[in-house]
Amino acid sequence: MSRPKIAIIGAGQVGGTIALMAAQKELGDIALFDVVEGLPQGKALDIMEARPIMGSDVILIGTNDYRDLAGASVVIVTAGLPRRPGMSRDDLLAENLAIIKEVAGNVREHSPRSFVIVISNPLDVMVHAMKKITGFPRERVVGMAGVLDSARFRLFVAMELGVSVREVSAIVLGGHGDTMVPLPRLCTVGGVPLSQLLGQDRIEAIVRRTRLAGGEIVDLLKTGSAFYSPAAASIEMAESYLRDKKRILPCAAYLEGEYGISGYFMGVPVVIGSGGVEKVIEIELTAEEEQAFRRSFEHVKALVDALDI
Ligand code: TXD
Repeated sequence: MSRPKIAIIGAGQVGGTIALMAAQKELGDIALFDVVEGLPQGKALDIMEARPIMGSDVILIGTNDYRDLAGASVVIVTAGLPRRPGMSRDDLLAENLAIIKEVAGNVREHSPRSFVIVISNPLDVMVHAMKKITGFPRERVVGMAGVLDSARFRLFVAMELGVSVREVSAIVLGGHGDTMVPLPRLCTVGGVPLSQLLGQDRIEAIVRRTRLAGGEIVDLLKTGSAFYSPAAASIEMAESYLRDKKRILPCAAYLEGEYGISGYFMGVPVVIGSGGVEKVIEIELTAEEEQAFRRSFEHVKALVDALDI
């Protein structure tokens, strides 16, 4: 039986880690693309040489040729500059937009049937540009942010309570920036609402840390942004698609009337299966949550409306 093919655009910190994790899980054969010569080839060969130890039989190639995207079921886009200390995700807009335009044109040409997961920042704008340029239906273009932001929230709750991360279920909505909307009201720990386990002040501190979690890592690393957890988050999305798991995952999805929004991407829970984004799940929000969600949307909308594509 032939294996599905996964194309990863950008063989930097996030892209290289995705390749490793996908190989460990044997999700499919992998084509790792970058504009830098030798970088994707070196990382692909390095992971190939780890295969006998990992017991993984998937094939990895590194390439600088977009034609190697042909036949990819999933394309994961990590091309673009990361943040450095003092920068917001929005500061990356001009440089990364030029990159995403080039990448999107090649995805349209070389893997027109693929399911595309965009990771590059500023995420909500980059995923919008990807959809617009490829012309793909909304089922096949999605942005990775919510899975990561929710994972951060879940980790902080698990650490605070001293319980397994598996017990903590949580969701973060909205744009992938400091305006993101964690929903502690819907967080449960082993089925118990978080509000019954933690005081309001502790919950607020966790919400605050979640919002700023990306920057906390940038300040520590100094030369770039997080990559292990973003890679793990995108693998969860790709796996749900490739194995038709129909996981409910918070992702940047193109809304067509849901949440009162049309024609923009926003972070909302979606079902991901072999049909791609199979369903957008609408949550009833409180007035306060609704207000935070709208504020986050206005931020995304202003950036997208100013786009020249
Ligand atoms: O939650 C999220 N969505 C994110 C987003 C979490 C973490 C990182 N996030 C963003 O992903 C980050 O702000 C960046 O915009 C991307 C990639 O982050 P990474 O840390 O992997 O950056 P690197 O290590 O600099 O790698 C980027 C690679 C690098 O090898 C470049 O040579 C390559 O992108 N690059 C290109 N590849 C293909 N095509 C073009 N045009 C291109 N230009 C640069």
